[in-house]
Amino acid sequence: MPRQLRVAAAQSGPVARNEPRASVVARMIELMREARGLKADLVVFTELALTTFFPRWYIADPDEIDSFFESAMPDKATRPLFDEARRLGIGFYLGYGERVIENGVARRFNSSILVDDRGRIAGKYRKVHLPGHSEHEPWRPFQHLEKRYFETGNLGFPVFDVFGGRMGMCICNDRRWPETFRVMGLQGVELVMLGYNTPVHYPPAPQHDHLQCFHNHLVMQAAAYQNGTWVVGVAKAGREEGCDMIGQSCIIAPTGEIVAQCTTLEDELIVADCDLDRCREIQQNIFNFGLHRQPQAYQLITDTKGNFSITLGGCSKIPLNPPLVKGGRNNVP
Ligand code: ING
Repeated sequence: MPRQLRVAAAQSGPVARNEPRASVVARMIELMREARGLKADLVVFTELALTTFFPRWYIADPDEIDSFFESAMPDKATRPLFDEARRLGIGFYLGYGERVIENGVARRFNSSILVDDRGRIAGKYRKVHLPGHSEHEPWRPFQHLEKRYFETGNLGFPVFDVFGGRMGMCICNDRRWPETFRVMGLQGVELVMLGYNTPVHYPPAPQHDHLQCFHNHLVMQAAAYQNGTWVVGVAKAGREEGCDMIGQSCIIAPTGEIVAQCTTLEDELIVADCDLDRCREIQQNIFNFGLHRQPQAYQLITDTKGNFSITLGGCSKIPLNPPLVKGGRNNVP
């Protein structure tokens, strides 16, 4: 009997800066009901799903910053979502700003949770790859201050046994880094869920703006194929507070094929049947890690943060400092 999981991707249209959480949660419940109506077992929402993508602004007031975070999960605003999920018997992935007090200190993460079909939190993830910058950069038409508002995730890339398979999570920029999926692939992940808020315009390299949707699918399709896993990528899409963000949320098979894709920039649901056993077609053959990988040849990947730099016009010059190849000569000609 194939381990079939019917998965829904619930793309979000824009969320206004002053949109109350109750209004956003109501939109999400509508999509959740639609998903259940289509017999989905699991619905994937997006990154920072409850609020507008606030890192686009430099915000000085700490209380205003904290207004974009949840201090408990579920809390008053999200309890209706958990209750409805339990009533419907459907699981979900939710991306949100997590504020937690540890040893008396407030810590803030760009987080996601995986909730099972009985409303229980089965897993948590905190975004590891934070793009953008940490100081106000007025030259930009909009900011990308994730490095200012969030700490680097400290939970690694865990995989959770739930929904009859091995489920993984990541968030937005994480999808661009192959290490994200390989660490989960080495744990036998069969379905990776992620949300993204991706502006069309990328101020440091505007010549790539027309490639944003291509790069979005490129990295997720490659990740799916190279690790033999399903990938569900869900956008916060559309013109949000004057900033155009890509859509094209999709569900991708372990072969790298897109099996379902959104076609609007609004709240939109897509559904696909994910046969988790199809992961074996890849994981036991072309990407049979135990048979084919050669970790002894990859040491540079974990030993090095990335000393190589090229001098880009307009960006700060970082001295070329080639990494030493352990016990050998520099590999710079
Ligand atoms: N957003 C973007 C992402 O990685 C970005 C940042 C946009 C990076 C465009 C590169 C190009 O999709 C988040 N939230 O990580």
